[in-house]
Amino acid sequence: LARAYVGLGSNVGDRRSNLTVALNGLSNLGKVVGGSPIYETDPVGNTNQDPFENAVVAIETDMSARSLLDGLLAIESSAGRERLERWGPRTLDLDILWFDGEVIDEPGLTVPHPRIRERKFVLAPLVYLAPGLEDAVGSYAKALTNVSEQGVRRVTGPVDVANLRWRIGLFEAMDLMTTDAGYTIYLAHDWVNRNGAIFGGFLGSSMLAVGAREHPDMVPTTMTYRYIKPVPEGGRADVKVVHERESPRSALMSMTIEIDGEEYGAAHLSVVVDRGETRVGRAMPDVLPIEECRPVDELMASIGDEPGNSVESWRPLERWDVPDLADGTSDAFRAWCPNPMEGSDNPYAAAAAAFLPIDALIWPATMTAAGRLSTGPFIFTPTVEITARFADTSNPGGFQLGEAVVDHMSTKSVAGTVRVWSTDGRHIATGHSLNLTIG
Ligand code: X6L
Ligand code: MG
Ligand code: MG
Repeated sequence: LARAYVGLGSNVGDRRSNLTVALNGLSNLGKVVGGSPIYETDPVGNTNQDPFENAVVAIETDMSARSLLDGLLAIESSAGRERLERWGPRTLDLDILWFDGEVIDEPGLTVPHPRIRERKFVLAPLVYLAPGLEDAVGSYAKALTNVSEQGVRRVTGPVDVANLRWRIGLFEAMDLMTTDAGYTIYLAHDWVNRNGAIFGGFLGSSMLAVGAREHPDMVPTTMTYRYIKPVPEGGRADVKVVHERESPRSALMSMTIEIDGEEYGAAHLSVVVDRGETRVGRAMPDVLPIEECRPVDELMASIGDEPGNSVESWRPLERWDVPDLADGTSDAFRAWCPNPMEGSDNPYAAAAAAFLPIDALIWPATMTAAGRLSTGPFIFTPTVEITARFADTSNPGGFQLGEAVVDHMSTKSVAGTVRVWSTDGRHIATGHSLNLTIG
């Protein structure tokens, strides 16, 4: 059995699905035993073309290098590749980079690939996948440190060879994140709603997901976050998580998200060792009976067992009418939602579940209130700042109740509070939001 490393590239059409076509095709030529992340890479050679997505996979095969090459060319054709110009745009490009340490120099087949060392778009994924790989000239890891600069941005986690697909999205991004690392992720349209309100939920849930992995022995206590303006659908966001402070008993992490170099949001999460106490929380007003609350089940319906993994289900929020706010008869509205983390013993997941209604409720509550004020030429900048204090999130139980209250209104600003309880009345989390005007 020979082991080979194959380079994949695409910059025409739906790049991700072209790579997936390649991956499925490769699985017919041998056993795909490993895959790098996908990198989005600036074009080299002919720089007047769209960025590529590049990756490298490892395959074990009983084929010869020549018949593997024939197989690769067949996959390229099946993906619709046309060879129009040298170094030009391509739907799919598959290159044998390395074949069982063999050195081959035949027409159409040069192994190891002659220009691996000059191309960061090959070296970056190759070294990720096979850090120790080398050829007669030397180590590829070493070559990567010497290669000339080329824009190369990691956009996914490593390929899931068991499921043969690359994944990126909300939870995939969370899977990737560790502290002290930055990632570029896609702002998939399915988790950014038109108001951008979902963004806060993403930020908060991501922060908690990172915390859960970095500090499994601790529990979340407070999280502050803010988002600054509506988030565009699509495009790329740069996400960075850093440790600000760490001690044996506590940690503080922060996360920032930039889109096209502009800051859109930031979150801070503090966690402490779990002493099994209720850490935060004061007496809350009576919780409304469920019958008197508005259902947000369609809001949360498809959350499933992953908090926040349901952004489609958040969209109905935009259709919410909030008559008691809108007609000025009340400053509060209440909603209930099934607790997506019922039965979970993961305090981070429970905190994320408590956090989602805060984010979902606070935007429409304060923006609706802001709408009542907009008699003048004011522009409300939808800056939302939330401080969530998590109390006893390890056992949220039952349902959660969300209450959004507008605390303050002026011609310049609107401030609101959202509280979340479990149905037994225990307070789980509180968020505050502030919408400011300019002009
Ligand atoms: C001087 C002259 C320096 C030519 C470099 C480099 C030419 C690479 C062709 C070069 C030169 C190539 C991909 C790509 C191509 C890809 C990205 C090529 C062949 N394929 N750029 N350009 N990813 N990012 O897969 O590799 S064309
Ligand atoms: Mg190539
Ligand atoms: Mg090629």
